[in-house]
Amino acid sequence: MSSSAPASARASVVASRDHLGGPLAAETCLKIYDLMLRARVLEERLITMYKMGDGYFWIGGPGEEAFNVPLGLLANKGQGLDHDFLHLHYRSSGTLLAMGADPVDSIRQMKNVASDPYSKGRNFAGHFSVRKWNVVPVSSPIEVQYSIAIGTARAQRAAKGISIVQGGDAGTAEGDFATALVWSSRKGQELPLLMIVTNNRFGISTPFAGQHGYDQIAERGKAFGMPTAIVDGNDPEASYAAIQKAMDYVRTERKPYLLEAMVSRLRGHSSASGANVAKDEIDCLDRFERTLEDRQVLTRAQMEERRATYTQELLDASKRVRTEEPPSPDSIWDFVFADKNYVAGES
Ligand SMILES: Cc1ncc(C[n+]2csc(CCOP(=O)(O)OP(=O)(O)O)c2C)c(N)n1
Repeated sequence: MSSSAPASARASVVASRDHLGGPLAAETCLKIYDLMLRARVLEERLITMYKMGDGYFWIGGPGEEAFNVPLGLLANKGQGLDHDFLHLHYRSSGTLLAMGADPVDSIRQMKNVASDPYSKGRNFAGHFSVRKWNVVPVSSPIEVQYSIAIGTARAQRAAKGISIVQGGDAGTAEGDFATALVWSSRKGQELPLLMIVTNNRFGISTPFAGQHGYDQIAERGKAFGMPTAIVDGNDPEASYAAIQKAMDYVRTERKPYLLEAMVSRLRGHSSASGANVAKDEIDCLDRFERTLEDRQVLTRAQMEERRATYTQELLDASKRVRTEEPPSPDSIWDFVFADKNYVAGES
């Protein structure tokens, strides 16, 4: 904190504008910033692991933290229909960390060791799966989550939880997205489904304009009678307010809502395109750091100290994980088929 004014005074000034979707309380900003930083440092560690041969493939969320962290903080976390179901994508590390995930578990998945809780060492980086928090397995085939989410949203019609589904812009050209629009909005049978598109304006190397005949994906929701919104996903405070508004609607009305967040892709598509720094994209972390510095919530030195600490922690963790065991060959068929209806509570 800067010494120019007491932290408590600054916090109350910004807190008073909370309801307008303006600046959040300094305490909330600090929490969001810390998680954004942890998520960024984690992705940087995963990329380094890939580049030094400690993993086969990297894909992740540098550039989506300002949107994904608030999403994780606002989700009603837990197991069963009265909590939110999350159908996420492979750029959702910020959401998972905000929900309380241990970043070391992502390192375990990158290294494909059996202690990886998401896939027991058998899936790509960023492929989360946490039954106790209703985080359904992230799918490598893109967009299928929009069809799957209809199932949990249908099961939640008379429950307290909602279903949240998120994917990229290019994937919305696939049928699953249209399926979710149709099935969530049937009159009298609407579903409590929050549809989120994180639009980074690219599908691998296909630019947005080469794929879509409209300017914003959110426009498609209007034809299905659902409320829509577009938010600057590089602004964590605007994202927080937009997600809260959308969630309030879906929770109360038990009807769908389409939210489009404009985000960045800071390391390109994945390791397949090199995972190098994209210099012409807005960096939400960099931008938020400057905001917090201007508001005297944190000094540059404090931010640098945090970054150095988290970087060292994950470097140490990656060395430890290197000594952990890979999955045994005889476990190849474990967890590939569910013979119980876990969504309905069978155990
Ligand atoms: C069904 C399917 N088709 C194609 C692919 C190959 N693929 C992987 S990521 C990707 C681009 C996805 O772009 P977008 O939906 O905008 O999400 P982003 O990765 O940009 O966040 C494609 C085409 C796939 N994984 N699954």
